Amino acid sequence: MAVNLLLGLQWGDEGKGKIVDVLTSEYDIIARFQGGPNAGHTLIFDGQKHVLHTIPSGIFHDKAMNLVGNGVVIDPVIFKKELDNLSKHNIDFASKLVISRKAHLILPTHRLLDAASEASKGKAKIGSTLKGIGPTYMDKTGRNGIRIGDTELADFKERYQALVEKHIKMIDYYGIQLDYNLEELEEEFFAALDYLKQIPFVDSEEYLNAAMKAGKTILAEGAQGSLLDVDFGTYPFVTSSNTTAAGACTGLGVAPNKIGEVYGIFKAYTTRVGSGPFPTELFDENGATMSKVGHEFGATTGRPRRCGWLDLVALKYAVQINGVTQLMMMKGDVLSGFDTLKVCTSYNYKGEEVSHLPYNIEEHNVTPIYTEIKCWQEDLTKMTSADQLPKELNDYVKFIEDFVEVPVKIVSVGPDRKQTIMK
Ligand code: 2SA
Ligand code: MG
Repeated sequence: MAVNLLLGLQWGDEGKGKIVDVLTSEYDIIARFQGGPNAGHTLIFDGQKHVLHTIPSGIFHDKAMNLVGNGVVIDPVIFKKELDNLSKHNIDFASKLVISRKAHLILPTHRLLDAASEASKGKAKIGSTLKGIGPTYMDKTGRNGIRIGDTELADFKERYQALVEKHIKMIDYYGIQLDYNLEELEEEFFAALDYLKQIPFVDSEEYLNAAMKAGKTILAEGAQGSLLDVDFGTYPFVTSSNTTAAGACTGLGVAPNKIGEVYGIFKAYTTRVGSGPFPTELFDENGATMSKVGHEFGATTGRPRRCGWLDLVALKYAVQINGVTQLMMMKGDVLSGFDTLKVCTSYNYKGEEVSHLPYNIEEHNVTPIYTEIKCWQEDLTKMTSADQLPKELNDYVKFIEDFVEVPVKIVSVGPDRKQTIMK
């Protein structure tokens, strides 16, 4: 059996949580392969909103197992809060969740280092969610990290202590005054870590490969988006993991020839939270409308998301890097009532028209070149089948499909599980 992937194709917040939740009934296992509590996956059903950060979005279904893969970084404190929230909703998580022994731990001092690093950058800051993601992946690739499996070892506390001492020296190096009480932070950290032990720690690559052999179906759930990929995103304004398809192989221990469908998810417009280039960003009323109607605020930090037109050059790039086989368009309902829509179909790059994403897409280098498309006026949110979709929306979708050469299979018309149209 193959592993199917679900990936965000923009700068995150495309609506992955909702779609995983919709698709979960078709899968036996939902697996997260990268990122950590910087992610915010919002699910709405039965009139209730749930936000997940580290736990896969299949957790609300009875049947599916949920796996936190080796590529994920885990903050036990945030993880425990997520579990507490599930308990409130009577979700029996202990029987539906497993964690990879090879997943790395975010220590309280990783969060402090993140804060010090960002503060030291001043205006050039990344706009990190400050969850300690960058410093934890730095320790992982620097071969200093602590993994979930290490908590089972006799010398875990010594390893922890050695790393913390190093971190304290690094915080001093930044010369940034941080107000913190390490003792309090550690108390919370170790209590949460103990709590986490009720969830099985597994050799997740074995677990998944055995599941595949047994004919189980697996969906790998991405976090953030392709343009935040540490290699292919708008570096350095990216996150510290591979958010693209290859990240699912390294983040789960699944071979490339085991990947089946690659579902690419995008918004009918574009948003970005945090710093960094965004060629189609809008600073006018159109952008304000997208922000307001689309409730564009970070699900983890509450920060307002920047909004702009759909960038098809960037989308095509993401489709190519990921090998997307099917597209899903989200939030078309937010655009209802716009007069005309613009989609970026090429860039003016230093005076020359280019149809690819150049190395340096900073504002002063790149001006988007737009094609205008008539917008739909109908309220989409009550629509339930493809034959109800307005002609203008179908034209918009067709334009996208022709440009990126991949079909759009799902059109989402609202945040609820039920507001999902299969084409
Ligand atoms: P980090 O925290 O160090 O990985 O941040 C690095 C950059 O990656 C961006 N990033 C995100 N962008 C969109 N959504 C994310 N998740 C949350 C959400 C974000 C939030 O669902 O809304 O609540 O603010 C996410 N996580 C990381 C980040 O903005 C930096 O540009
Ligand atoms: Mg999000």
